[in-house]
Amino acid sequence: MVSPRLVLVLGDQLTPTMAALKAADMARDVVVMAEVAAETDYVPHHPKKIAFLFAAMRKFAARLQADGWRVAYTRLDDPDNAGSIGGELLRRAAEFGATEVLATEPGEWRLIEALRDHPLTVRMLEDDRFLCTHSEFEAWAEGRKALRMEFFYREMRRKTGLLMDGDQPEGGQWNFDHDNRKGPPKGLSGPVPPRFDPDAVTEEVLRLVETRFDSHFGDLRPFWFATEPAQAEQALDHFIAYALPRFGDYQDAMVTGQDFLFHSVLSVYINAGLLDPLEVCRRAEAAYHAGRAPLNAVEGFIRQIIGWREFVRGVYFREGPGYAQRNALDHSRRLPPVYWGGETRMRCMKEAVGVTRREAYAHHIQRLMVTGNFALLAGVDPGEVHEWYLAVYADAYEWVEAPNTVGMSQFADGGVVGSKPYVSSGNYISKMSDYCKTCAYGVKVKTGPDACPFNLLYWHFLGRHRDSFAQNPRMAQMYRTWDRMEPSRQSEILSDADALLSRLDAGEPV
Ligand code: FAD
Ligand code: DLZ
Ligand code: SF4
Repeated sequence: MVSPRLVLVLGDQLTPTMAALKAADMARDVVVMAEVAAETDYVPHHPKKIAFLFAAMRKFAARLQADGWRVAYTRLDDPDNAGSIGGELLRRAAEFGATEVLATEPGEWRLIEALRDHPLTVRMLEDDRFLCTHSEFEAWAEGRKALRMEFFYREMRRKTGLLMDGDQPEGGQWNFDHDNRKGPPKGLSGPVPPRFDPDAVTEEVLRLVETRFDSHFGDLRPFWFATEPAQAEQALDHFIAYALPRFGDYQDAMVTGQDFLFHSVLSVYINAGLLDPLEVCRRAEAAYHAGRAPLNAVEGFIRQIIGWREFVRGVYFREGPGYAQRNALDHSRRLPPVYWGGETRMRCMKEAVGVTRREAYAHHIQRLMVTGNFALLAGVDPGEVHEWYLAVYADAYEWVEAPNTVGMSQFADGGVVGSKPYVSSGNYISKMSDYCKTCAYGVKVKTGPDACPFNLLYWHFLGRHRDSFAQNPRMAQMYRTWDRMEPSRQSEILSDADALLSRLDAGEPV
């Protein structure tokens, strides 16, 4: 009899048509799935993220078994647990007499390298849940001076046919972003995503996570994520019906106490394999054609998925291992305690970190223009920032998190993902949110103890990186504004910013 091969399925590979499963033989091979400390602890993942993955993994394993697969599933508390993916493969190889592994390429270089160096023979297949293959991305990127998402996105529109009218974009424009930057009117509120009561499988996982990971930052309960495809579909239906129509208008808005506004909260399901990204886009497109959602909303939503999501993945793999360790601006400050729930007078940080702690979620503008913006302006070590984002969000895996954090948010890749750093003073946050109205700082105050920290640090950032950015045409205006200021005003701002940074360094709340 031919010996079985091991078919590795990782926690974010919960799709029945995964490349490794397609290549395997149900009659011969053994599927290996494992809850392991090496994966739960390489950064201190949010308890909700671990619970989501374990519950979804257990249900996926049960489904494979029901379909006829032989599944060797290791629970975290199994006494024989080898503690790592590589270790589990070795243990299962000995158990089943296997020498070969079929794997779908993981979404982190760390694991790709562990599989490449593994003593068993590992056949690694490309993850085909993405629209753009590695070689297609390479072909697109080759010879370009700069990689810009907008041009890549147009290729993806043509490739998928989404929102295309023949060879022209629906509505005569590729991008309707100029309609999507509305600040929130008073009392704006969005629909709450559907909540799923934990069943017996999830409840068992919750008890395990409660005992093992109570030292990790984040609230485990109430736990309401979908943990199986049918539930994730319900979440998608709900989004299309109730939130998508206003997704575009308020995509950048932030409102106190409104954790989700009109965002889909689907990344956690898409990234783990519970929802197919192309299908999600087709559903949004169908809502547009049925007159149930406007073009600016649907185009904006589809762009995030076939544009940004595919683009950042392309960048992560093209840039190679070591991308997450880049530090183009040479920033070295420690991540301040406020990121782990420490005291703060800044309303915007309190809100963004608060929803992160409660839900293992924050929407894009909170991630980019509040926590990301603050870390960049304050000169925090991008490696620490990266580890924080990777740990605290339920949708975070390095292929998508690192280009967003190290690239888009911290400009630590020197401009591969974005052409200029996403920095702003308090004015942007004030325009796009209601946070400043209840903040202890004054968003219009530019110096002194009540000055909004973003106002002080913004000029400090521009000043200390003048050599890098003064020639950037998209930033020249800001340098002109600075240069027109009275020297006494400039030194007041810079010395107040220095004092603020010293307080951060001393671990004091700001
Ligand atoms: P929606 O606003 O409803 O958007 C729809 C979908 O578009 C998302 O579900 C997601 O699949 C996709 N999408 C939107 N923006 C992006 C983007 N910039 N990159 C990739 N996909 C995108 N997204 C992750 O999936 N995992 C991460 O670890 C992650 N880390 C981030 C870190 C930083 C510093 C920043 C600025 C952004 C990060 N993002 C990450 C992108 C984005 O913030 C999240 O995808 C989004 O907030 C998820 O919430 P949602 O499903 O409600 O998204
Ligand atoms: C994120 C994560 C966690 C917390 N735990 C596991 C696990 O126990 N077993 C597993 O197979 N996968 C886990 N994952 C997801 C992997 O870390 C993920 O596959 C890689 O980050 C690559 O994207
Ligand atoms: Fe944030 Fe500044 Fe507004 Fe306060 S005043 S909420 S610190 S932007």
